Amino acid sequence: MVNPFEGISMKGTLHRITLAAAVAALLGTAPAFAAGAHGEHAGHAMPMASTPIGTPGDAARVTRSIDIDMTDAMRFTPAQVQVKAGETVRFNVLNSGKIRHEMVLGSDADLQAHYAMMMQDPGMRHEEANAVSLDAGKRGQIIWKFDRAGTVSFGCLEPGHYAAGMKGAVSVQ
Ligand SMILES: [Cu+2]
Repeated sequence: MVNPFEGISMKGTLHRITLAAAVAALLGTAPAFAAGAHGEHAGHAMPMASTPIGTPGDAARVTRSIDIDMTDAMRFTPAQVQVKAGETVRFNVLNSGKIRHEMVLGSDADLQAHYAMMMQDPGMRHEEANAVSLDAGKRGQIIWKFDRAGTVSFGCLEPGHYAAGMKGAVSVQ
């Protein structure tokens, strides 16, 4: 895709953010669109990407709640979680640190790709169903249905955090 603003850094940044937002909006109504080759923007399409990690959950169908703590030590506690296939889980996430953290569910490949994008646009915040971004001291939640057995990873994609080991995994039995 040709970027008309290439070489003009500020406008280039705005252009990327606008495109990412447009892609995210489209994904809400056209999941098949996500599998396409959209370069860096594909990273924003994690819930719909080719690796099946599950689907946004219905709050009325939550069968398990799991508390997750995020700290400035760049760790999730717990970092290893076990659920059963078919369960809808509510993650009650607390940022007990003094800087912003986030929890994003995805495949390892998705998380790594998205982390690379976050390194370029550090101000980007995640508001998708598979993620919660929290300022210091805040609480939030993700409600997610794990469809099939396997491993679903999660990580904090704030610049530097994922690389420092701020990651974990959901083992779906
Ligand atoms: Cu973090």
